[in-house]
Amino acid sequence: MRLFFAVLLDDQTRQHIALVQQAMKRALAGQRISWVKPENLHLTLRFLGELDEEGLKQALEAAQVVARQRAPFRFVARGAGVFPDMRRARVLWVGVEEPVEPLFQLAHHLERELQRRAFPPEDKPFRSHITLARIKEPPPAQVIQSLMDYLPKEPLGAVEVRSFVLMQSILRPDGSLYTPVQEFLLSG
Ligand code: 2AM
Repeated sequence: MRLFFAVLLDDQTRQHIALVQQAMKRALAGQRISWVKPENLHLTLRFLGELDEEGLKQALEAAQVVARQRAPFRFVARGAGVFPDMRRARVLWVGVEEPVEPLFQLAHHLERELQRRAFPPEDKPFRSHITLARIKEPPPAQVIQSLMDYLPKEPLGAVEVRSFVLMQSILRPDGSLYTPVQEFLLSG
């Protein structure tokens, strides 16, 4: 199973982000871009990749330990950006407003518990983001820069994080299919 841990968004935040996506999509018509379907929008805490049964068991255990010790919190989705940079834009995302500390702590705690169970360390630092689109051929930097005009000044949503979810990702030619495997309530 191809798996990852994620924080899911409430419907209102999802709808706000979907509106921004639609405006950006019109501005980028004709470009080779794959837009994340609104129902698939999420914030990844940790990508796990392919796991066998034992790996799944260990990941579930790690998540249970973390969820028992961490309290619910809230984050504000605001602003947008690209990875790796404006000139080589591959991933278009919505960001998280400061303070991002509780999200980092949750991701780091999960990382710690996974490593204690012999998962190889994540090689990239955690960067909280909600992916809007994956860009196959980066358009000129000015085009990417102009997309920022479609962002409202106000936040796109205040997300109450009461749980996180282990998600399964099935790769399909028309986009990934994400299915929740198990939800972990933050009860610390
Ligand atoms: P992304 O949104 O930045 O593309 C499921 O694929 C989720 O796991 C996506 O949100 C994706 O992040 C994230 N992810 C992180 N590392 C990944 C990797 N090496 N391969 C695929 N997805 C990864």
